Amino acid sequence: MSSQLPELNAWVDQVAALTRPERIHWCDGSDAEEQALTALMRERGDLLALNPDSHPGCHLHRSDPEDVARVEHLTFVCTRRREDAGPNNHWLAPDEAHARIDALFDGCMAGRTLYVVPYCMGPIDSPLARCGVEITDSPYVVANMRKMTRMGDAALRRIERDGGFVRGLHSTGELDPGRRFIMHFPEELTIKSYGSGYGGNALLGKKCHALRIASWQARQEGWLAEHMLIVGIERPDGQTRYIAAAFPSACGKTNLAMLIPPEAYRERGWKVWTVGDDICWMQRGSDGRLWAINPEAGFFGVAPGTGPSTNPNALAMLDRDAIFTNVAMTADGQPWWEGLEEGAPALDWQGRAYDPGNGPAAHPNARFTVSMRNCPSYTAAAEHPHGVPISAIVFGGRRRSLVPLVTQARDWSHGVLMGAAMASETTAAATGQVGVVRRDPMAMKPFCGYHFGDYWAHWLSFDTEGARLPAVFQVNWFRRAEDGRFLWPGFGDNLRVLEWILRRCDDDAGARQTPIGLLPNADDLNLDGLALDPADLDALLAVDADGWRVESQAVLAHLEEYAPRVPAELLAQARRLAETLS
Ligand code: OXD
Ligand code: MN
Repeated sequence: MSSQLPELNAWVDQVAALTRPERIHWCDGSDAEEQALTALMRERGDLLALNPDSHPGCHLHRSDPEDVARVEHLTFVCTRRREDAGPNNHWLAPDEAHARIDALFDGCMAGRTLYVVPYCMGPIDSPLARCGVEITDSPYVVANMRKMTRMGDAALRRIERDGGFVRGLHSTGELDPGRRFIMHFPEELTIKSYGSGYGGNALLGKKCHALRIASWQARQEGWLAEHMLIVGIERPDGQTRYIAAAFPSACGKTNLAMLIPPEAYRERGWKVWTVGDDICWMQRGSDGRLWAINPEAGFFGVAPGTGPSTNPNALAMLDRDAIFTNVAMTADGQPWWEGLEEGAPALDWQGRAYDPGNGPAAHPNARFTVSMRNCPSYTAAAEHPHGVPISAIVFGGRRRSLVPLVTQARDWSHGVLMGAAMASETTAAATGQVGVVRRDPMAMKPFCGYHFGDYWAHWLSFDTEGARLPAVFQVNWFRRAEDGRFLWPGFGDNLRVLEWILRRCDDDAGARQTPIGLLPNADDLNLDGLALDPADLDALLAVDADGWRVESQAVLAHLEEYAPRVPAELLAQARRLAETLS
């Protein structure tokens, strides 16, 4: 088979000449194709069928133990000019990068099948959607791409119509960490990834295309590609408002996107709808508002910590047609992970008899892949070609101290500063030390495909005549007391904060002015049915002036790392913060 697009056929031929596969398979995305691939992977031991009674259609994949997370130190943005990639990216000159990675691809598919995977990021008929083709030698990647994107014939037809597509070349290679690279060539709309089968490194539609390459395209074309969930909040009067929220990896985006309202809210008719849990593409509409689509069609979520009390919606979508990666297994073949609150592991994520001495049963970055249509809070609004209008943008991080529960930015450029100054404790979603506070502007540190200074200028450029921009907020669900306990219950109760946010958008809730922005007074939040210690609430809503003085200097120093491209307006906002606090 081939396509109606000569450039695509020529590229496939060129890749085949380099990688020398035994055969080539063009993916059509059909059920029959999925069944055949699943059968093949079961035969090869790449997939293990889970208990068909409790988890019909579900499989377990155990990755190489050295290939369990994104590898930021091996991820490069290869622009012609080094400055364009910025200090926020590892950089290699494109010629050198191609030469290094092509040497690895040389002959790497001998004896393997080369899969051509056409995919569309976003609803297939959406003007905001963009397409790509991933070439891979991994059937596991194909199976995941089928759940995570609109993959197959429909995408190919759109690519043939559009004439353009992002090229992604992937091989698992030898899974040798010493022969592993994830390279991006934004000027060529090309991605090359070698030596890893892990989601963020290998499902090229996700982080590589929908964030790194798309952020570059978005800047050129005047839109935004962001590491944000999109959630719809339906009020008792039936109106639904949408919020886009950026959090670093493994900080509860999936939980927030699928939140179950507290009982007192449910009784009054509040509902929550999931549009997306990880990536948001936004564009100004003719009404001046920002309209957003979720470019993905599925969830690639962190399993540990997902349980009946943290995310019942996620659990409900995981009992059929899901792929689990690096979770543990019970004696009767059910998937298991820490935080599941029931069952017990018999085999750990590496397939060994479970022994607590070997550490957690599931890998801390164990994942599930599932179509978003499986989710009980899935909404057809996720398929709207024009997307959903965004009322509020929320930036959040994992900060045990300092950052209050919620703060509203005074205006758009203050909001951009809030995003640019974001910091969070690192998690298991990337290799490296866990629990260290690092700056993660807009939660895009690992994902922005160009210089952060230019990125912030792009954000600021949205504040134009006629724009009806979302209000901007910062939240922190992760504040701790001295003794280490969390001050805020989080999960479903986060709706209390989201309600205040939406009421602020309508000028319908109180707030107090502080040097760091607008904060709710204790009685501005709806705390019905929540037994919260008043001292804890005070701590959550207090502004620690000494701490913020130190923080404001650290923020200035952080912004200056991006000189000379950091926008003057942002520096002025940061100086204003430092001066107001001094
Ligand atoms: C993810 C991540 O997989 O951010 O979404 O690492
Ligand atoms: Mn993510």
